[in-house]
Amino acid sequence: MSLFSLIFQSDTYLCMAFPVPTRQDAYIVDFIPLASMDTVHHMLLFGCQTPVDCGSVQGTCEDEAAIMYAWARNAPPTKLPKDVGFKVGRSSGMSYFVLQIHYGDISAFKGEQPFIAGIYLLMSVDTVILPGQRVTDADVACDYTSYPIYPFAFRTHTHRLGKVVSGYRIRDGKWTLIGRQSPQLPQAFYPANKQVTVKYGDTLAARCVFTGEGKTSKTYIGGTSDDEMCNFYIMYYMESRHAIPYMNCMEMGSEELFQHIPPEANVPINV
Ligand code: IYT
Ligand code: CU
Ligand code: CU
Repeated sequence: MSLFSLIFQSDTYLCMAFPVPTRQDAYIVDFIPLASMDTVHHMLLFGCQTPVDCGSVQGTCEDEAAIMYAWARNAPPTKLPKDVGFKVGRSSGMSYFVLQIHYGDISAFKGEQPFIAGIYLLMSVDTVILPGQRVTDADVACDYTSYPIYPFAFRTHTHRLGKVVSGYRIRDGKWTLIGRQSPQLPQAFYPANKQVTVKYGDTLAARCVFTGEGKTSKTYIGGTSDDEMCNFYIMYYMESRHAIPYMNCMEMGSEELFQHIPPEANVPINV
């Protein structure tokens, strides 16, 4: 059992990479954003093996970046449940933290945890939003074929055309909401609908609702602010002995399946 505490403070950096301060495995059990509400708009914390030079705002990792934390102004901070930690360090493939912010942060580390925290990302890769079209649904769904996960927080991400993003568990044909939010509100992790667990045989599904109103050309999925994204992140915990910290789903799901999505998925959220 070991406890590390790391205080990180920067001034005007948009992005900063620093090594996980241990050669052993460690677990992050808490995030305490020490950000000034007036000056920091949002912060994203990633874990990765090889950070890139942080000069660009988008730049994070050379290999795959794994999002671990998102904080946004005016959004309630996410707490990890008791006994749950994100695994970092040596054997986890997370040797570096990359923080995208303008201001400081502190993280706490702890020894072995009975539950491991993880992120399940549902994202659309092929949505096209036609100019002037009032509603475009981006649908994503995958069968879940792993050990049980316990979602406790969710985050949505789109660019300007996103109206509402919803995520569901489907079990025996019944859709149960994990979370639903406007991506125009602060894109932090919000508490998930309670007691929705996901197990082998379930399906995870998400819908992003976009509008092409006011556009004069097609909008595709891509990295710039003129492109769009459709992301639904589920932060979960699972028993450490199974320990799958990152999963994702990029399949578009069948039309038949999405005929049964609750109508709330297309009800806009007032911002
Ligand atoms: C094309 C797309 O949807 N990109 C998203 C999701 C994504 C995140 C990560 C894709 C990959 C990743 O390694 I982490 I490949 C996207 O870029 N989302 C942004 C941030 O990068 C996290 C966001 O704010 O959710
Ligand atoms: Cu921001
Ligand atoms: Cu994006």
